Amino acid sequence: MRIDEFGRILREGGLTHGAGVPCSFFKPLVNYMTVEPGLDYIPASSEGEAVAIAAGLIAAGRPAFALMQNSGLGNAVNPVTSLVWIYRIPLVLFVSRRGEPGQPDEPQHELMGRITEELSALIGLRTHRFAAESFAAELRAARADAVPAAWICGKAALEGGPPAPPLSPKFQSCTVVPGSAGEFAPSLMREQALATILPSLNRRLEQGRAPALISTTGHLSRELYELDDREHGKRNRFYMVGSMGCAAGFGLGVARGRPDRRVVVLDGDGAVLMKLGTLATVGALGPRNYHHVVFDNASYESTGGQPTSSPCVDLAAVALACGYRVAETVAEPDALREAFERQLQGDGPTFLRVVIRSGVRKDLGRPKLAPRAVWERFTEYLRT
Ligand SMILES: Cc1ncc(C[n+]2csc(CCOP(=O)(O)OP(=O)(O)O)c2C)c(N)n1
Repeated sequence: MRIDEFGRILREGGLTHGAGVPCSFFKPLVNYMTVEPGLDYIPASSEGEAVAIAAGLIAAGRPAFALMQNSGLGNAVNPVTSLVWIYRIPLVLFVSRRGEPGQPDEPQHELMGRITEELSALIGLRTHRFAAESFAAELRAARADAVPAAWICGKAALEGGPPAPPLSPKFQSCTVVPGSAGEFAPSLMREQALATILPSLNRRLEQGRAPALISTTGHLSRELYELDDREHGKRNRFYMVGSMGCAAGFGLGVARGRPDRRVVVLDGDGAVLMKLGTLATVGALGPRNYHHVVFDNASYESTGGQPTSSPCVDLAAVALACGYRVAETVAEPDALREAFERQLQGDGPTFLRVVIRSGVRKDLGRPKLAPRAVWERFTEYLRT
């Protein structure tokens, strides 16, 4: 299919946003998205991140697709099964098919080429083999049914279109000076640290002006819920119960889709390390409304406190090196309150590493709100 025709169908379906990691088969689409006016394409650092960003855009009311090579479908399995599927997010996926049976290709594509369609269907995506004659109707049906759907695209599925704009990168290097250098001794448990910033997070919630809040997998989201959302009134919250590492990418999609709203991501050190590439994507896009807070207990506390490599990694320096506007580390409650409030008032992307003690209280409950109800509450909040 000629890319102009494909683009027309995408626009007709309201799909003007996309994120992805390219395959040569998608060169026409990536170039088209990059060059044509009114379209928004976000180069992601991994396919799982692309899924998370697209999901965030959809939450913000911007229909979006993710594109990837079928090798990368493997990288996206977890975000598809534990984010897209459980919240029933109507994501559109374009997956190229290297290693198509019967066609000569590299050995690394052989097995995935054989199983791409089955895998896509197996992980809950309404799966189509891309065909020019049926694509428009299939897309319309998927949009009408609000289901996640994938199109498996062969080599010549898309053709034509503009050349890629010339790259003119400025390679920059700077001395990274973290806002707060030194050694830090943790004083707070995660729950106490969360309680410290809750007043800022809840301010102006009644007027619908509190920041959109995305919280990471594990105990952090459960604590946040237990602290003050048992009545289910905190409409600005998205508890990410699965898709470990995707909170930052999802928040980026939300921030991109609603530049008029503040977005706060509450993350863990294990989750950030799992998708460290997302810091680069955030830095490259530079959203002014994006605020990233990492509760660093040097452990995978939610699975029993096994150590992470975070004590060896100055995450604030990494964030600065990736292009965040501001990054600092705090350990004391007053410093946390002050730094969080200041960052939230200023331009993002900002990064706050909160050094905390590992541990959790024994009687911690779980959100009583089903994932889909969380999605509906959150997307409704973003519509106001
Ligand atoms: C892809 C994936 N791998 C592993 C897990 C299991 N898991 C759930 S929470 C968690 C620990 C997260 O660690 P961190 O982000 O540091 O947060 P903390 O638990 O310390 O608050 C792990 C490993 C998972 N849910 N998903």
